[in-house]
Amino acid sequence: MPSIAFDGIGGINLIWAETPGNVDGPVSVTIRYARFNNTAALVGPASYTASLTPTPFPINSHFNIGLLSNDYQMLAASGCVLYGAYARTDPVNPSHGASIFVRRIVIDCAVADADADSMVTSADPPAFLAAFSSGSATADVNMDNSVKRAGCCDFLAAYSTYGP
Ligand SMILES: [Ca+2]
Repeated sequence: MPSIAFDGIGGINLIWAETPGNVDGPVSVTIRYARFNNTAALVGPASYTASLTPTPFPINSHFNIGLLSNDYQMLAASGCVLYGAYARTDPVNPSHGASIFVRRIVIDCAVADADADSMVTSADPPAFLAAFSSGSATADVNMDNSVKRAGCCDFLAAYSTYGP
């Protein structure tokens, strides 16, 4: 069963276990993530999709997704950050059973979250300005490994979109 969470900017996020259709032999599973920008977007394709498991993992007698509703995944949101949790086997040693993994998923508004509290508030511009003026890596919001004017433009554009 998919897990769903609303994020801090009105997006709808889902994770689910994707299994192939009828196949003979061992079944491999991929944990998928999708984001819709808002409820109106639900009628169309997802705004963003990704695989949370880079390599499909096998299920076995010790770990069987879908058996008795055991899908072993959940999604929680905190403003600009989501946390997807799921269980999977090791693709190399599936007989070792399953382990629990958590993935941190950062959405677009995080560029405006200068104080990293997962929300875009009026506290973020002064936090960004302090980081920018001191050359702190915190102000490298566009992740180009430098603190330059372009990062400032990215912050202002994100804040004007997602800020209060
Ligand atoms: Ca913030």
